[in-house]
Amino acid sequence: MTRLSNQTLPDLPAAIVKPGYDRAKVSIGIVHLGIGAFHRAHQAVFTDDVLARDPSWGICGVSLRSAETRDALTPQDGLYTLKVQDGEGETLRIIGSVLETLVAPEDPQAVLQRMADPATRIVSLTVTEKGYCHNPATGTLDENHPDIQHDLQHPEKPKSAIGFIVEALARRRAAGVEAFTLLSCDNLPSNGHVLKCVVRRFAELRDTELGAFVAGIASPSTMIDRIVPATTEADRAAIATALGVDDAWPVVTEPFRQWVVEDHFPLERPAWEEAGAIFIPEVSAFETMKLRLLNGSHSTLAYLGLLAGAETVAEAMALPGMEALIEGLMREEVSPTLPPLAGFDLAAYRGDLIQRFKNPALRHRTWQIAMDGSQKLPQRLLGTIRARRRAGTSCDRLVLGVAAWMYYARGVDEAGKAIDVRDPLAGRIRALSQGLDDPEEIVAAFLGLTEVFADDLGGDANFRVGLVDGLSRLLSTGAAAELARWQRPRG
Ligand code: CS2
Repeated sequence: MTRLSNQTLPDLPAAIVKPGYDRAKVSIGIVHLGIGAFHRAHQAVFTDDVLARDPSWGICGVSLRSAETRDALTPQDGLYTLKVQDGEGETLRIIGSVLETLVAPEDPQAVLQRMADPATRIVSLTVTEKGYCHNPATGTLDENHPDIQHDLQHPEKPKSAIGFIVEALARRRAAGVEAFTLLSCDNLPSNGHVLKCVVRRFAELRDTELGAFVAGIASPSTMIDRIVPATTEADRAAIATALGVDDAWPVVTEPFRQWVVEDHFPLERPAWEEAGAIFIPEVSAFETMKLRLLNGSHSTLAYLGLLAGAETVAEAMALPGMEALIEGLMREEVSPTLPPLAGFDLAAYRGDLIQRFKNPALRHRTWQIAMDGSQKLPQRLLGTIRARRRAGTSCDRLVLGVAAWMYYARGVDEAGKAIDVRDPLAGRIRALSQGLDDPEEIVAAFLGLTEVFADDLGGDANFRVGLVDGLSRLLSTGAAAELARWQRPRG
């Protein structure tokens, strides 16, 4: 079948929404590190919405590892389909904001050149939590991280996002070009602040003057939200049928999208507010809310759902007791810990989240969300647990989520089958929990992971007892029976 491309674009069926601007006039103004499905369903769409107004903000997408996105997108001139769907229907739209895709390990110089180019005024990132090479409990650079060690020794051929950013800034500084604005779009608390902290430290380790230069750059924080499951073969086939041409790299998502950004862009920015982004001076309250309510619930339901045999989030939500557990977790345990957000309807937000999780059209795998728990739990569950413990209030559901993670991370499911655990700490976790089947011993071994729990939670006796209780029940009766305990009585 013919491929989606600039040439085949005009012949697509009329119902397919096409870029509303002349792509030939678009030039690159943004380099995005980590061009996965999330970026292409979120920031690239906000940008696509405003290119008609200012075509100088096209995107160069960079893959820091594999070549598959470049291999799929280049023959399509960077075009791809965005499929937005829920139980009520779907829309298909072609996104044209990605002009170029580079593969960092193949050609780091090409990436550095793009980042150092004066036309590049924003470098944005979706590199996931582990891409920050930081200590998740403290938010500071992990100076012993193998990629950081490598990049300090070979600054001109970096591997990590941090190494690329600092080398590009060093080249701009040497050429007298102003620094770009850094824009973290990952699910980290104060993501801009964390990013600035790690790049600054890395630059200082390279040389003090570079450290001082990096200390002056802008790195606004953002809260980003859109649920984007991995695209499946079935999605690809259905989209090809609708388009009449093949698209090797479409993205599938929900109607909801939200982007709250701190407005600090010394070299200007696209008018993303015209696409619905909200610009405010300080996003941390929004971020805390989203990380604790959405992502904290997501991780909890993913671990419990996965253990109970649910393949997708919608299936997990249909397990007896799950909706009541998640609803109670958000309303009773998380909401009282949140900073005030004037004029924001928290109850409506929670209700919308339940509906978004139940979206029957999205096949969002519990396994996908379960990944990288050691990097996610601190900001999703542990911060809330700390706040509850400080206030002397209960947090059984949150603690159960952490216990379910421990069960999952040991790598064996309820039927005794291996779980494909993806986590930077997977090897260590396997080693520390191997051969243990007593819940007390398992919990004690996990709590020794200081980069996850820090010393305070690691040494908190009540937290430990709660974890042992939860894990004991999961191990003895299973996740489905545990969930059923939370079911509200009917009527
Ligand atoms: C999810 C998030 O994969 C995960 O861990 O919790 O990617 C989630 O879908 C997004 O943050 C929604 O904005």
